Amino acid sequence: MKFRHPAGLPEPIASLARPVVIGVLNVTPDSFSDGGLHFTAQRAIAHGLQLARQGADLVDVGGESTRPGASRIDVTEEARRVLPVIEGLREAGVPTSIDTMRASIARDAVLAGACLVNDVSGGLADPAMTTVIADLGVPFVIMHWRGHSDRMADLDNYRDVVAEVMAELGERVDAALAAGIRAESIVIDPGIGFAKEADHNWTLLRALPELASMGYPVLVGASRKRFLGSLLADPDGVPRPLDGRDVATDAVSALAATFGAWAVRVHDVAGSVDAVRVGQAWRSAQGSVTADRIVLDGIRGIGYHGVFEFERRQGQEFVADLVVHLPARVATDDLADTVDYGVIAQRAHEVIVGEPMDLIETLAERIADAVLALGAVSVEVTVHKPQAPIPVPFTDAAVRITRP
Ligand code: PMM
Repeated sequence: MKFRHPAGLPEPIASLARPVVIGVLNVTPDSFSDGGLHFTAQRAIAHGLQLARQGADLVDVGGESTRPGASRIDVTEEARRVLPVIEGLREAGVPTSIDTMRASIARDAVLAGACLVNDVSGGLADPAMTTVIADLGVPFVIMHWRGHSDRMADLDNYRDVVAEVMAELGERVDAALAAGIRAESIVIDPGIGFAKEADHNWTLLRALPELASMGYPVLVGASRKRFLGSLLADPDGVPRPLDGRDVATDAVSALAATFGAWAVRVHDVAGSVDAVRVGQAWRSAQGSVTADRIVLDGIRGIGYHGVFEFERRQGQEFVADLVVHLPARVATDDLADTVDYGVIAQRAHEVIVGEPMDLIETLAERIADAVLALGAVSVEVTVHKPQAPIPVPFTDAAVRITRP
């Protein structure tokens, strides 16, 4: 299977059969991880070359810090920081991208040699950005963003972070398409750490396959971020310092590659190059493996469950709905390679009509145990008790559990 890249990337990146590793090069005095280290053009170019030697496919040059709380710099200063570095790296044959929220910087950077525009605001910060990108025809990274760094800490309220990030990314994608950017050149990015708490970041990483299902390549930028520092905190709760977060970043890179990321944006390039190779090998091993889901609805029977004596005596109808996740398997057409849904339904029915229990929670547990014993990886069981002794009109009483 061919690895899918956004349209418009130069060779050899366009032909890579694995996720792209983007090296971070911040030409800033204050970026959270490498701020101040490469602040002169000469030092920045030297570091860009080093990232390329370590295996970076692309070096992402940024002149404006987006660390939480940072304030903006003016456009002349941003141009002064990034353009000589992009030119220097182009002359040395190192492909670059430009990390900017400004349309004029994006344009000048592409003219100076950058082959992709990475806008952490997804086109929101500068209304001219999308038309400029449409004109330039380069790949465009649309990151999820809710506001500038000096106020993003107040913007991290979510009811359902995955649904909201996907919806807000979808709006930015629509705006990009409306401006004339081709769908094939769009990349999306959940914006790890941007107006997000640690839990939000983990939930979004876990939802990578869902993000990828939006149909655009996904970039993951988790490198050395604060949520990794707090994950790796010492026994006194002191976060792991920046220089101790690279192994965790590599682990994220491997998992991101395994779960379908197009690229990772990292400081420690060498570790992530190995990590994405592992992830890619894992993902594409042994032809096609599938993890199947069997859905069985409305398995019904008369059972004698309940806390009242008359329930135990008369019995009543119980209905089970099952969602059964099976282990990954090589795709075949052989019943022996899967779990027979007839058997699953039969086992659930046996539990329904079998030994009486007080609670439908317990009934659901027993059904889950029986299904797991058949080799399922996990199961969601919903047990309905439509004639439950409830003294007011109602349609259904049910419990839903997921095991393990
Ligand atoms: N993170 C930072 C900067 N630019 N761009 C994209 N697309 N995704 C990110 O997650 C991202 C980014 C902040 O990290 P840094 O200060 O280490 O560059």
